[in-house]
Amino acid sequence: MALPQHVPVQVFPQDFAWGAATAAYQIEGGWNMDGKGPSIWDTFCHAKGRVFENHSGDVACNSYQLWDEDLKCIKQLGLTHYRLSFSWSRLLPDGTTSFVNPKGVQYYNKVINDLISNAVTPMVTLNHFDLPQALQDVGGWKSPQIADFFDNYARFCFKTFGDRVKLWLTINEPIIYAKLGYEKGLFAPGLKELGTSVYLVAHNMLRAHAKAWHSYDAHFRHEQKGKVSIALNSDWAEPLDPSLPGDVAATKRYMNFELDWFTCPLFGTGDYPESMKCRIEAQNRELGFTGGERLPKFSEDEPKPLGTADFFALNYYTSRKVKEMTSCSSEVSLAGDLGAERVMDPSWPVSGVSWLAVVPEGLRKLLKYIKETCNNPAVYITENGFSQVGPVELEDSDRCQFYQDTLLEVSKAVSKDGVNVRGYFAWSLLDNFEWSDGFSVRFGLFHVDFCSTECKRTMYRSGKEYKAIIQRHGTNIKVESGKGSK
Ligand code: GBH
Repeated sequence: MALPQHVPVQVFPQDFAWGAATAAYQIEGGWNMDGKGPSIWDTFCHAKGRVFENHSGDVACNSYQLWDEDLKCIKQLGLTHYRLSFSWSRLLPDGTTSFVNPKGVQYYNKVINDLISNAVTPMVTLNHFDLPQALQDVGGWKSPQIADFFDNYARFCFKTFGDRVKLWLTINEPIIYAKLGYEKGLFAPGLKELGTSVYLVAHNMLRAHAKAWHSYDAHFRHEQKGKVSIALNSDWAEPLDPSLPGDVAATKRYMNFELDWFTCPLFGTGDYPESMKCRIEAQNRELGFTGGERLPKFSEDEPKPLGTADFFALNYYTSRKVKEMTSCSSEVSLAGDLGAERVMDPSWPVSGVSWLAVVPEGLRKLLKYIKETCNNPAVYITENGFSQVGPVELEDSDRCQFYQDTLLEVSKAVSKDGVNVRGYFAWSLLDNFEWSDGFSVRFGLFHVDFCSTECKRTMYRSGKEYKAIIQRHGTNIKVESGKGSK
């Protein structure tokens, strides 16, 4: 058997970010402590029947009280970067700047200061799914006004923390929030308003992002010298049968409705993809929909999204095979507009949850697609991970293999495809509240004992593996013989 090769030295840039990511609602707990206002996820979980075994983020990893333990984990891994999110309603309990919660400011100041004094660069997401309930009560992300509420919140954060935080993400995964919250009803606020709200919500998220970016640009960038972007989640898609033109076209549509929906306004034409507009129009005609415009238009009277991402922030988890959808329904829906069916390739192993086919090479292909369609931006992979369910193993060898394979693909994207990848953030630092799956699905580099009040953190073997990769700056990633030559 041939000896394993290794990734040659100097593939990853010297200042490459080696990170891990978390999100406030998934780890903090302290849902009503020290003046925090409720968010839509507090409401959603407390309503019961929404989340696996009625789990909630009331306590989660208790990071609100156990930040020191998280910091130890971060140091143990040797991370250069840590991505966290702020809980909007911990800082501004009713979502507006009319009242600032000093305890919330104190908490995030400590987190940021501790990171910096340990030479870890923070990357902060302003909103990772947990909208303040008070803003939901006045229309949430469907209301046009939300862009101003968000902009005010963003300015408050830039002003308060921007002297130390230089990497900002406005919003996490607008597509997931809009689709799961308003089309499928699986995430807060749990609505199923087929084929309509999903476009409006995503639109207002893009508007809000653009506003906040322009605020940063006009009032903070000169002094603070940071960067602002938005985290976009995307699958990689390939035709189920590449010889069928219908499958090829459906795959193109899949990428249009998955990623181009956001990247065309941000990096491309400044508007939604033509194919999306056409499909939605065609469905309106076909189904006799008369409820008005479903895909909103960007107004001339406010800042446009075009050019408002200082880098590309990519969350990648999985890939899909795509075939043309034949079944048709009688009402409008996102699925109907898409007209494509996603299927799993049986050759792809599945990690833990059923949706997560493990396809590291899909990441390389997606990075190349982004380079080509978004004008070669600097890219941070802001989330990528592998889950475990059921009885957990600290010896998580499949996940170790996953990180090896994935970082090998990233190294090829850099060295062979010339993609400007600036960093990689593993999802997640800790096992945490996995949204509608509660605590039944674990993504952590550290195991968390949710049964004990101390929520003890223990490093998985994959954590040790990732630590070793970081220490060697990726030069020890194993290349299986035969795999590394292409
Ligand atoms: C990320 O979303 C999130 O940013 C992060 O908070 C989360 O913990 C992580 O993924 C892991 O899921 O099969 O219809 O039930 C990635 C997008 C959203 C993809 C949930 C899978 C399950 C949808 N993920 N989705 S479904």
